Amino acid sequence: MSNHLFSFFRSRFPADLGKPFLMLPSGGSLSYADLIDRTGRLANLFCSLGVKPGDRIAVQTEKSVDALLVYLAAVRAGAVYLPLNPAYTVGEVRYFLGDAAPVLFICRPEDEDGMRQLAQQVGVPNLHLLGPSGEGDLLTLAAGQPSGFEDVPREEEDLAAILYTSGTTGRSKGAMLTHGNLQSNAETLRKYWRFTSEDRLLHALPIFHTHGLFVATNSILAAGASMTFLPRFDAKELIRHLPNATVLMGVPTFYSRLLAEEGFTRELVSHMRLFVSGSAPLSAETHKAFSARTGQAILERYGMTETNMNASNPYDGERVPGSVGFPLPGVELRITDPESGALIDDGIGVIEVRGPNVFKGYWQMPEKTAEDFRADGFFITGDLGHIDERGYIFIDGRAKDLIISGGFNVYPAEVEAAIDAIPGIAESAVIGVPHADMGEAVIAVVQARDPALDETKVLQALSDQLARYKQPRCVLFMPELPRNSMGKIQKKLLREENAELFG
Ligand code: MCA
Ligand code: AMP
Repeated sequence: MSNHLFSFFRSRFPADLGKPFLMLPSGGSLSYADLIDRTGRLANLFCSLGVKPGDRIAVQTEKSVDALLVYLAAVRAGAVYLPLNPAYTVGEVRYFLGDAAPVLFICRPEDEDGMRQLAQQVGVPNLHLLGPSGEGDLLTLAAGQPSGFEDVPREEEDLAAILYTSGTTGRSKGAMLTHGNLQSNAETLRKYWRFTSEDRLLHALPIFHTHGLFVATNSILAAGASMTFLPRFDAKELIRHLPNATVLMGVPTFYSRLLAEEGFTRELVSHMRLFVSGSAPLSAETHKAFSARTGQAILERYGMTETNMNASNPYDGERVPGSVGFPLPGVELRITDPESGALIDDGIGVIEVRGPNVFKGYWQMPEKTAEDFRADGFFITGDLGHIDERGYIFIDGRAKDLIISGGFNVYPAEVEAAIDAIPGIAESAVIGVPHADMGEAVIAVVQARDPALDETKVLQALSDQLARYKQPRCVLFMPELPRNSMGKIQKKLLREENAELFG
């Protein structure tokens, strides 16, 4: 028996293992041979710490080469990789560690004190440290391990990763992704987007989400290709590295920020073969401005943490602005009535998907899992859409109350709960309003009982409760929140009234 996902990657490694897997902005590189050597040492370390097949390894670090290698080493060791946004506060991390019960937690050296305490409180037996330049004890310990490692056997159905997604109500849910989910989607994308070993992907996404971790990295591994690995998105840095790339993947904000740069010209990217956008709607305006500037059409695709990638505009055919294209090969996609579940042939409904890409369920939440699947195995995405007469899928909105800011999801219910817990607040409504840079911005409309409360005080109270990207960009006060005849807060009205807030 093989390790389903890593054996697949291995089968695609280049014959010459000296070829770069990662190219670094400093000029250095990490070859495929280095990948095997360094993940072997890390995997040996994990096993020596008592990590057994199926155990979780939680990681909250800055983006770095070593952080990416920890993912691959966890897979090799048969563990379940659990990445956490470095922006999460201690309170947020407490929940994830408590829920997933990892055997090992890897965090930043500067967070050691608080996290060691937390790990003790929630019962995580091992804590090790990794900084962006390799600081901390993790790599020192790994260096003392042999590089040879026999990959732990894992089947298609075994878990490779848990990625937490917030929900419209209640607690965050851990989406359980199997070796088969990740392997099949990587292979589908490699074929559909025509990756070859000659490709060089410019990687500027975070690596704690599906987009940067799986869509970008796994497609590259599936092709035995290379990535230029940047620590974060910076438009000027991208312009510096685009001449050496063939593919860029990003959220819509990447593209609108690149278009704002004079140095982003047709000549700069004339050699590029593919620009992919996803995680949030790409406006038809940005799509068209990009085509006008570069002569190339961005390829927009649609996915979710729970499902990996579901749909994509075609590689060869027309890439329609505002559409996410067709279901990917092997993925079934249908539109249904959100209430009855009846098929809708012509019109807007909820998008449901089924295929080898779709996750196994939510970690330790069988009831929530059952709620989100139809009896015939289709997963109810909560996105609203329709399919036109040519088969192109359009996303028209969301049945779920969700804000997407710069590609990060913010669930209003979570922010409202944090605001409502502030003494002196009567109630709150958190909404997304149009924002030129981030697509949507989070704002809060509150009714206060205490007249001394102001925006600064509310924001201050939230600062150590919620990751920065979830915190409202502004807090508006109203004597009373508007309600409909059923007594429900009229968020639509609030969104309309504040649509021009950010120009
Ligand atoms: C950073 N900040 C944000 C965001 N990012 N606030 C709201 N929304 C954000 N997305 C905070 C910073 O902490 C900072 O706080 C302030 O906002 C301004 O930061 P700025 O420097 O402008 O931002 P940045 O650091 O340049 O980041 C913007 C970004 C980044 C490049 C768009 O957010 C990003 O890389 N987004 C990608 C997200 C992603 O990978 N999503 C994939 C999810 P302060 O004001 O205190 O300084 S996977 C997914 O959705 C599915 C599966 C799919 O289909 O892909
Ligand atoms: P996440 O929970 O981070 O995996 O985010 C998944 C959600 O992002 C989907 O359910 C959609 O609402 C949204 N999304 C992803 N790609 C697109 C896209 N191309 N257009 C519109 N929404 C998208």
